[in-house]
Amino acid sequence: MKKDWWKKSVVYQIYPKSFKDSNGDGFGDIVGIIEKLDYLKKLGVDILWITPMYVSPQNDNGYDIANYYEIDPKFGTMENFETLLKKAHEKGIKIIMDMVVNHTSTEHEWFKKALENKNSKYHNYYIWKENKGKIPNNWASKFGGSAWEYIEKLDEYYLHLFDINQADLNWENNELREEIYKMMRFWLDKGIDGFRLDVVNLLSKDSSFKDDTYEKVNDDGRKYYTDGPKIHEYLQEMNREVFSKYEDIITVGEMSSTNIENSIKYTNEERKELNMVFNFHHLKVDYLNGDKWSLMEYNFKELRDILFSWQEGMQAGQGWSALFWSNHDQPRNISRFGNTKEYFNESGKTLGTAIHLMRGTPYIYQGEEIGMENPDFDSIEMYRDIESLNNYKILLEKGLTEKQVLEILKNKSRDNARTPIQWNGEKNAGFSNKEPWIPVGKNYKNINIENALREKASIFYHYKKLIKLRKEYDVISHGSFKKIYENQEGIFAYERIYSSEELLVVCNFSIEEKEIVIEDKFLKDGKVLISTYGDIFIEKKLKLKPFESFAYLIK
Ligand code: TEU
Repeated sequence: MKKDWWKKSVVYQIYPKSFKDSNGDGFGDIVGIIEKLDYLKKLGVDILWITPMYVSPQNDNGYDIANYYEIDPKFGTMENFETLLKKAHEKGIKIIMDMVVNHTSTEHEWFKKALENKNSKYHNYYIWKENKGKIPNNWASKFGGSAWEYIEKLDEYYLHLFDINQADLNWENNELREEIYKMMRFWLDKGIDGFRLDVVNLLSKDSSFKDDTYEKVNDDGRKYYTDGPKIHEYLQEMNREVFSKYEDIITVGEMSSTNIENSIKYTNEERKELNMVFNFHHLKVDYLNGDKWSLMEYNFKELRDILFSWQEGMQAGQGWSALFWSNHDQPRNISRFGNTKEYFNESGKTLGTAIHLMRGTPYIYQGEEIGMENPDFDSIEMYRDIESLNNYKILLEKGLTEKQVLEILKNKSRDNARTPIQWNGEKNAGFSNKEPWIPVGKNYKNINIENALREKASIFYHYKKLIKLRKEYDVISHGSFKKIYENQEGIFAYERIYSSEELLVVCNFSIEEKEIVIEDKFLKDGKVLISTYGDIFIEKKLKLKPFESFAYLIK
């Protein structure tokens, strides 16, 4: 296999809890994924990233791992997992596991032993500060409140950058790091094809543990642990101890609040750290003054400029990015950046084109390929996510009305992405024959996979085509990136170049008609590879309809 085979691949993210329930407990499972492998094969994706299925109390839906070596019975058994791996491989589909090594659940036996006594070796697996009469510092938990929790018995605080139930691991401890590498090898030895590494740029905390200034929203301690002092050292060690021992695996790091400079370091091949990274800057363009829990129309220019500056920066440093609009932590992309009322199909397709044809490896989040929308939950009882429930309380305490808070959650909650996959228009959208763990989106009778497969002009077939094009044209997988038309409001456009091939990608992100002037070099015989509205004739003065997009190739 070519060493950068993953540049020709498309990854599909499965949130197993909401994908398909096979045993009628309202909770998706591994057998459900096996049942749907043919569907995924039909779409044409190459790699599945499955979010955590290890034993977990599920306070944060599996990102709170209590046992790294076992599958949680709610999802099935290890045998089920091995069958899934085998069947997927038979179909030519790879599987990467989600690995959380920044923290464990407080239910993990390491943490339980750490609590028993300060002299236990496990105590040093976590990050503790003694009680000096006040909280160790003012760092905030990403899910609201302080990042420290007091344990009376030990008269100490432990660090949790996420929920109280997610204690941060002490990466300064060699023994802990070895335990983690051993566990990662266990999964790779089973034959999995790599890892998506959760918040992996937060592993190295600055030893000063200083107070942050708290002047701006982001002064919450993050500068002391984001891309921290030893992070590259740790990832190089992880690569040496784990990744380098296996062939053809793929590693993608989820990077919280990172920057281009570090992301180049994480992914430049020569440094031997990771294959690619996710960053989230483009998904903060609807945060008012950096605050997620606010309401704001997204700023198109900011969105485009961020994405394009990452394209240029990563290219200059020979880094590699994961390309994505959505995941299990983000509201649905079509509700956020598209127009679901008048241009459902068109905006869904244009969003897909814009992302898939840039430089990087595209990721599709389950349901995105049929344009699943935010579910518009209208009462707090419908929400399950710990971050949403915490912030519901925090916002009410701040003095917002219940109505205002619900409106914010409708737009911002992570549960927007976590409703069951809408397989058909039947009961519970065909996800389960029992009431699902979280309500199904209201529009499932209309927007569902059965309908999408029947309808030749659906978003599904557009995504299928995008995936296929990546395999056929090296200019998509390996070409260079150049932004164009950057002064035109609402236009998201770029060129890709690879030896004699040039690809022009133009997307109208607005509901207005736009006119662009096509450069002379493109006014020769070429080929439209994909478009929103079917046929498009490339001429000097080209008019674009609302949410119209196309990719045009010349040689
Ligand atoms: O998320 C990390 C993360 O920082 C976010 O995307 C987070 O959900 C967001 O900041 C909240 O506003 C990862 C996982 O993807 C997420 O599901 C987990 O909850 C989190 O790590 C903790 O493991």
